[in-house]
Amino acid sequence: KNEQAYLNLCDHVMKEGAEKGDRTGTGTFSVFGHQMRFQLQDGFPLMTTKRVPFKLIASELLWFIKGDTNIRYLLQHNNNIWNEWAFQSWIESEDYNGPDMTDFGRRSQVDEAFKAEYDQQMDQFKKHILEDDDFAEKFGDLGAVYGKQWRQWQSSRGEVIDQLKNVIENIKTNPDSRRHIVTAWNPEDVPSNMALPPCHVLFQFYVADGKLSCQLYQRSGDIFLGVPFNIASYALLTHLIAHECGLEVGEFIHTLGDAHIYSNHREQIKKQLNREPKALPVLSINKEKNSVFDFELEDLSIEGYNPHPSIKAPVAV
Ligand code: DHF
Ligand code: TMP
Repeated sequence: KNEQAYLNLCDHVMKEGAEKGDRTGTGTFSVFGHQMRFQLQDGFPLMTTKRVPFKLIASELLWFIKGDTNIRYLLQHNNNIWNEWAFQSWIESEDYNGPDMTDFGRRSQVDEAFKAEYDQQMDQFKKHILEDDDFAEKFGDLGAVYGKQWRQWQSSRGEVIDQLKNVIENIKTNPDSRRHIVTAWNPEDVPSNMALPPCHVLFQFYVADGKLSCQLYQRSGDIFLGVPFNIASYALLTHLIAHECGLEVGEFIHTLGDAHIYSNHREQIKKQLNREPKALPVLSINKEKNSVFDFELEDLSIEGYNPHPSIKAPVAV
């Protein structure tokens, strides 16, 4: 079973992970260097030991593929997964003059009164992003994150490089190439030009026996929250590109650098590990669409997904 690769990682880090501080001040248990393999023909790797919201994964991926870096598109699709990182730059800006929101991620977990105030500020922020074009342009943008690097990498010669388009073209014309790479890690932008330096940093495609495989290098993985999203997201991307290129899907290989369980996710992980995995769902895509760049949310769905109930956990900001 494919899902077992993920559950083994959870189990391994729970038992062997080194206790390690982190940027967010939450504390983690962590291992360095881990690889999982998912056979995409055996089912779509959307975890069944907790409910993982496929529509959020699909809308985030379509947002990357569009080259968009503004959370407005996500909010228009009821996707709130990037809000905190846009909100962070809003409260640090000169235009913000509401109550002090410093360290909102941690404070909202321990202080009820603060949480009420934070929720209100966040609701207002979201409303402004959706309704005010100028505000959205200024404060909805996460900077030079994935969409920008995948589709509009800015070269020092003044060119704009569309890595995703190029890689798809090369898979079609020269499938044997060992250079099917897209990188989101742009050292020129990393220190200051983005809300969060990319976690899924570099991916490579490989074609053999008529099948398309993908390997991702992820420098940092939040095993409970981020990693299930990342697995499903790259599996979906591999399916879409295979479809456009007339190939079957092969494997998704997920290579992690710092793979960590946040100290406030341990109970959730234990609960999940006590559950029996179910049959994986199957991805269904609108076969009338050909190009990766033409897909809309309605064209993507998942069939036969009957997971265990969702498990909530706070996200470290
Ligand atoms: N920071 C941290 N600390 N961990 C992350 O996984 C992470 N991921 C980011 C940005 N920054 C991050 C982008 N991806 C969720 C999932 C993925 C994601 C961000 C957030 C998340 O909170 N998932 C919830 C459901 C959220 C919802 O339903 O709105 C989950 O239970 O899976
Ligand atoms: P870091 O930049 O200090 O590594 O923090 C980023 C955190 O977000 C870390 O816990 C990893 C997590 N993360 C994922 O696991 N997957 C993702 O796709 C993203 C964007 C973040």
